[in-house]
Amino acid sequence: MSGIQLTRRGLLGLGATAASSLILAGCDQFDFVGERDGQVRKILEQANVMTYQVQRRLIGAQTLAREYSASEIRQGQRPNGSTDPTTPDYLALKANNFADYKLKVTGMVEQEVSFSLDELRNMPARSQITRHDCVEGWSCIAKWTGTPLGPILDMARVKPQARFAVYHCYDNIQKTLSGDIIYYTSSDLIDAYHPQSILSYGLNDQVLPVANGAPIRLRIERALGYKQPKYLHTIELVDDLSPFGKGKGGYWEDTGYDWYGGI
Ligand SMILES: Nc1nc2c(c(=O)[nH]1)N[C@H]1C(S)=C(S)[C@@H](COP(=O)(O)O)O[C@H]1N2
Ligand SMILES: [Mo]
Repeated sequence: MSGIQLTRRGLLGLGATAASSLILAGCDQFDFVGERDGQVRKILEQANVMTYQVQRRLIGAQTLAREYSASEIRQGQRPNGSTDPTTPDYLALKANNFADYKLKVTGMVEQEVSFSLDELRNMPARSQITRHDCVEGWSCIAKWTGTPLGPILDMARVKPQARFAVYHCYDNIQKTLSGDIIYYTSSDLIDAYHPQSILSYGLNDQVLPVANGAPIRLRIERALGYKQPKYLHTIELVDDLSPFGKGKGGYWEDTGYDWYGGI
């Protein structure tokens, strides 16, 4: 922290400034934060840890996100980010209407498990009408239907040392000279086991469309849009996020977005 001294209050204040600039920057690259060694970035990262701790203290582990009534659904869920992935694996699955899709649970579990779409659709389901908030500044109220994630993790028997779930997706969100960057994000286990965390295959009483993450898209209802992974194929239980991407727990998180991303 060479030369810059910040009080706890100062850091929280900066967190608020960062959040409002994120709203302006939307889902686009947040350039100056992308400089990995910048002083601003270091301060932001410490503010992220602080935001997480403060938010976790303010909101109970099981507190539900607000649910709405059907009359409050005003428009379809606006597709954003990747809307039509072009990775070979995804194209092959899509060509066969996802008949060969498997959702896998791997990493720090006693028993790796995988489920086909039919298996997921035949498990107990939950529907919820919630509001999706994108940092770009728009929101959509939509009805999501899917199977709760908690019981799926229980089938894999998560090891006690696991601290995070990493959500691996099929889409190449960004193409670079050194290859495609694949979307991923992560959560703690409180959010993974939260009763509204569902592996959704239904949107507004229809089959989840490709534009919104078919065949499976996780909802983590107390978090911002970028924590709602579409085109999900693997949930990996880990005790450390640093081996993935640039080490910050997600594609957008790697560019400087808050890891917890709470609303
Ligand atoms: N795999 C994947 N998941 C993703 C994204 C993405 O580009 N790829 N974009 C995120 C962002 S920023 C938002 S706002 C929502 C958009 O979801 P929607 O297209 O269903 O509205 O998905 C999130 N999850
Ligand atoms: Mo977003």
